[in-house]
This record gives sequence, structure tokens and C-alpha cells, in this order.
Amino acid sequence: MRSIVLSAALAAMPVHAADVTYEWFEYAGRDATYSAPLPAGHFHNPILAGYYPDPSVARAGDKYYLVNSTFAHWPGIPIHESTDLVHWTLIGHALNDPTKVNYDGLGISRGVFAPSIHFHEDTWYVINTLVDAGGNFFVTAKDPRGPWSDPHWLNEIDGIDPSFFFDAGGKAYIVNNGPPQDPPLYEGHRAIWIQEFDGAANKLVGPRKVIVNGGADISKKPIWIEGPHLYRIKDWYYLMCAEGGTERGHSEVIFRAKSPWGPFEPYKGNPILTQRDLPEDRANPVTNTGHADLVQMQDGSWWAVFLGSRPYDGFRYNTGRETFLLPVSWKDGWPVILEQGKPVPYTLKGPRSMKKDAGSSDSLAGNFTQRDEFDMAEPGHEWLQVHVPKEKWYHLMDGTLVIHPLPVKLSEKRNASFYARRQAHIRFAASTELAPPRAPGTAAGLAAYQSESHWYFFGARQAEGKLQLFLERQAGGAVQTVKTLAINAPEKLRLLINGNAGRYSFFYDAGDGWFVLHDNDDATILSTEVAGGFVGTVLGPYARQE
Ligand code: 6LW
Repeated sequence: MRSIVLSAALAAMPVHAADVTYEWFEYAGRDATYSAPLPAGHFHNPILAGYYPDPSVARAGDKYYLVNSTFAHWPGIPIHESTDLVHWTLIGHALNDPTKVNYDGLGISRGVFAPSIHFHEDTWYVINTLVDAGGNFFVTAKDPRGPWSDPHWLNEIDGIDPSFFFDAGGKAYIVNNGPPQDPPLYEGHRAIWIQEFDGAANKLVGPRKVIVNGGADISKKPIWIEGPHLYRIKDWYYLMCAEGGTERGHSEVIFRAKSPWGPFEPYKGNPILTQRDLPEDRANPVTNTGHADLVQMQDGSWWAVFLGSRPYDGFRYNTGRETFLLPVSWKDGWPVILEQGKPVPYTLKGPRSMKKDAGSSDSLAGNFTQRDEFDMAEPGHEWLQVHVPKEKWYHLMDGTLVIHPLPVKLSEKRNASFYARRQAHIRFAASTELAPPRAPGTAAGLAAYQSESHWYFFGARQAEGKLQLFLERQAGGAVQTVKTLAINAPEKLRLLINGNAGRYSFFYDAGDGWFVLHDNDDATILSTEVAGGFVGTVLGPYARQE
């Protein structure tokens, strides 16, 4: 009887290649811009380094919560908590039930676009668009740590970047980006729409109306008006939006009206944030700035979070779009994030209530080292996957990460047995130690991944009685094997990727110290300029059934 039950259970289990055990993973950031000690009361930008685009922030009492886009990475929509807007802790994700969403077949830059977070009458709301995976929806929670509700789908509206506005009189609205009312006049012509939201029925009601057509000045053919947020400040309704596209032309613009329905008057001093007019050869550039959200601290001061990128070699960046913080000043009743012509500072004075002392570091800004010994019951929230998992292919055991390799290549548009963290620096080192495969059929090592068409896999497999180290690379075309090397299999193998701007080098240690397998590969293949998309590079353990 017992053996029948056992064999039935075994038959139901998926067939796996041999499990691969990783002892630890370490990521270390080494950017020169952060090498000087932080002056007292100052902080480093970006506040969330690496791929954390489209930030939205909300305050409840003395706590702040911030969300970002995650596209087809999983889990979706990280929620960071802070008490001072500068130091953040990742507390969970608003989309974390893999049975509720499916990204199979989607490129890595589809899925979660630009979420917005709000607190209203003891309830947290995160509203978002799952592009090509269900459209607009929102989730709610009583505690931002979760549990979060199932998605409430808003099938009646199209477009992206929805945001709630809860007005003082009890009315609520959703603003979002959509196509213009009449046929578009030019490429990139979009509009901002408003509609009332019935909080009791959890649905949109009444007429929809365009409140911004094209952008701050339609005569200049502005492109991609998006990322709207509506605020009531004193006796004005302020509408803040991104304009100019999320790359080097990006900016933030502001409008105001006496009613949420408009008419909205644009600020004559728009844009209130951009870096597009600055000299290209400036030192330590920040580019792409826009897609902002405003928050007022308890001391009355106003701050903005927004996205920006840190490029090397002109406009290339492998780190995606990151989250920055700047104080907001008010000019003749209009909020200004940064005066035109000024560069975004990497180091600046923090809010008065900033909690930590100068020089203290956390693991999200400045140079930091994150080492995971895999000694917890479950991996930390910061680990991410590509696409939504269909099964749990990893576990932590005795201080190791055990991966049951799936037969999924990184070039496939579905969940692979790849566990990653964000590349957060222009110069970095990512390393691991693993027990290399003992039999053919498994390849295991480290991957650096920007998309299903742009990645590296630096690993090891058994071949002809030896351990074969290899570097695979995909740069848009066919997968290439850059290098292979046969060595005597050690018990433990260490692998290291050293990145420096557009050059990555690949080292191994099979017990006799570090040797290079391949030096200075052209890693601009992982930059947004070359690979495209909205994401940044992620790095970590990857194992594949062959
Ligand atoms: C997002 C849009 C944008 O939906 O890029 O920078 C899109 N702004 O608002 C994807 O992140």
C-alpha cells in the first residue's frame, strides 16, 4: 500500500535535472561617485539604485510607502517603507499571487507599467496597468505588508498609468493616459483622461473627459503625456505629468485648475524637471528625469520622487531607470522640482527629519555590498524572477540555495530557474559559490540578464568526463558560445562577473585562486540603448536542464 502511494506521488512530480546547490551570492557596488564620505545630514541619489522606475509615493502619518514598475519580473510591484523618504526597506509586493497573473509569451518589458499608491480612509490602494496581460486594475490592503486583494479589473478603460485621486468632499477619481479623443495629430500624441470612481462599487462611473490634450503646449507637438497624478493643495487642483518620452527627452510638467474636471492651465515655467537641455559632456550625468510623484512631510516640506538614469559613454546605461529624490520649492504657487539648467545632484542635504547619521549606509543607495548566505527559511523579498512561476523550483536548505533546474532557456518568454537581483552600479562585482553539476544534463552558474534577447550565461556543465566552463551570450541574434574551458571538476566552484560600464569580465576559482575565462566583453549589449525596453540588468544564480 505504502509503495503505491509513494509511486503515485513520484509520478506527479515534474522530472528535474540534478539539483544545484549555491552556498552564497554576493553583489558589491563600486561607483567612484560614491567614494567620498557622505557629509552630515546628506544623502545619495538615487535613493533606490538600479532598476526601480516610475516611482509613486504616499504618506500615512509618519510612514512613507513607495512602489515601482516591475514589467514581466516577479513578484510584481515592490513596496518600500520609510520614515524619512531617504532610507527604505522592502516590505513586500502588491502582486504576489502567481495564480492571478500570467506573463507567458510576453517580452520582459510588458506587464507591470507605472503603478500608483494611495492611502484613503484606512485602506491602501495600488492601481496599475498590466500591459498585454489584463489591462488596468487595482488592489487594496489594510496593511501595506499585505495581504493584498485580488486584482479588481477596470475593463472599461484603456491606456496606461492610472492614478487615484481621493478628494476631500468624498468624491474619488481616476486619471490616466489614453489615446486622444480625435485621431492623433502626430506620433506620440496622447491625452490625460479623468473619470469618477465609485469606491463602494469599486468601479468607474459617469462620463470620461480629456483634461490634457497632447501636453503642456500642443502647438509644440509634445509626445507621451503620461504618469498623471492629481493633488489638491490649498484651493487648487494640481495635475502633474511626465512628458517627452521616458528617455533623454523626458520631463515633468504641471497644470492647475479649480476643479478636477479642469480647465487645466499649464505652468508658464514648465517643465518643472528635465535634464534634456544640459551639456552631454557634463560630469556624472543623470538623464531621463521625469515621471514624478509629490509628497508632503509632516514638517510641511514638499519632496518629489522621480525616475532618472546614470549613463556611461553618452546615453548608455545597464542599470535601467532608478528612483531619485529632490526637495520641491514653490514659486508663485507652482511646485518646482529642479530649476531648468541645474544638474540632478548625486549628494544633497536630506529632509530635516532624516533619521540616520552621516556616513551610515543601507543596501539600496550609494556603494553597498549585499551578501546572501541563504541561511533564512525563505529568500528575502529582493530576489526576483523572470515571468510568473508555474512551480516553485528552489528552496533554502542548510544555509544553501537549492535550484531544481527547469528546461527553460533565458531566451524563452516564460519562467526560467533564474534567481536575480538588480545591477545597481556602473562598476560592480557579482559572485557566487556552487557545487558544479556532477553529471551531464545540467548547466549551472550565473546569468546577467536584460531581456530574453540580451543576456550572458556564465556556467559549468559536465562534458566528456571534465567540467566545462562556458560563457554564452545573446545579443539580439542567435545565442553565441563566447568561450569554453575544460577543467578538473572541483567540489566547489566560484564564479565572478566584474562589470565596469560597458565591459564585463568573467572569472572562476576552482580551488586554486581566481582565473579569467573571458575578459572585457562588450556588455553594452545589456544597455537600454542597445537592448531596448524599460527594464535594467539583473544578475544571479541560473541553472538549466539541458
Ligand atoms: C510608463 C510611463 C513611462 O508607463 O514609461 O517614464 C512607461 N514613464 O509612464 C514604462 O515605465
